[in-house]
Amino acid sequence: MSDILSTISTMVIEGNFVDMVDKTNAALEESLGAEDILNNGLMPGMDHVGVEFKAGNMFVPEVLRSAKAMQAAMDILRPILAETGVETAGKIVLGTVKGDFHDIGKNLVGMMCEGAGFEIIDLGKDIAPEAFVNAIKEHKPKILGMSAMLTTTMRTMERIIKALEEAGVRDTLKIMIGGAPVTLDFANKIGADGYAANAASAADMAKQFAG
Ligand code: B1M
Repeated sequence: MSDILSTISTMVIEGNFVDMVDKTNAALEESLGAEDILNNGLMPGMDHVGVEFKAGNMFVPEVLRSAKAMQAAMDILRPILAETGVETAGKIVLGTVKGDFHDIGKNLVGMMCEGAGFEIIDLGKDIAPEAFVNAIKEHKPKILGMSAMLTTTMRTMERIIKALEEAGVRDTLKIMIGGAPVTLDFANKIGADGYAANAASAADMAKQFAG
């Protein structure tokens, strides 16, 4: 790995979002491609963050800083990647379900999955079943990710899966769910394809689903 890519990787791990813009621009000026910076600088950094987070060696505030550092670089790289038509690992439509305004965990899942090379279509929070269905029809993602943080809203995930079945698009994608009250047992009961306990596991699961 070149020095600058290894520095970018370390900056993700350290959550250095302040210097990330300059360093990303410097890498581009050194004629490194956006794809190279993503695959060999940002992604290895985010992989490391995922491993340390799952092992309990990094905590949510540190991961949020890493996500912010990654975001600072991606704001520069995303338009270049789109322009050059670089293939991503696939699209993920992501959202927090209707009635639920918690989005910190969902945002972390989005950043980790972006760090794993996916294109994220983040619908936001308080998202109704029909909005999920419309987004699936429009974007045709490989994966749908739903988040719920309230025991009162987690059942909405089941309604969304039913709405996808009724719209005839359920079998076109894998469904991954998560959030504090959600369990593997619940995921199995409502017919989701997977449950992830945290953002790093969600990125691992997305990679498995994308094959
Ligand atoms: Co609220 N809230 N909240 N809240 N809130 C909880 C969830 C609660 C457990 C607090 C408590 O009472 N102890 C409780 C729920 C109880 C229950 O349902 N049994 C609760 C309540 C009751 C409420 C209100 C009803 C309070 C009120 O108004 N009376 C209200 C509801 C509003 C609504 O949504 N309609 C409310 C409001 C809020 C705030 C707006 C103030 C704020 C949210 C701000 C925001 O998100 N922008 C808030 C917060 C911050 C919390 C706590 C304190 C923290 C949640 C959080 O962000 N955690 C929370 C208590 C707690 O969890 N300790 C609480 C950090 C985050 C990184 O973790 O979201 O779990 P988490 O995400 C993890 C995993 O769950 C997983 O990965 C993430 C990262 O590792 N994950 C996924 C999440 N989504 C995933 C999706 C995946 C895979 C993994 O696949 C797609």
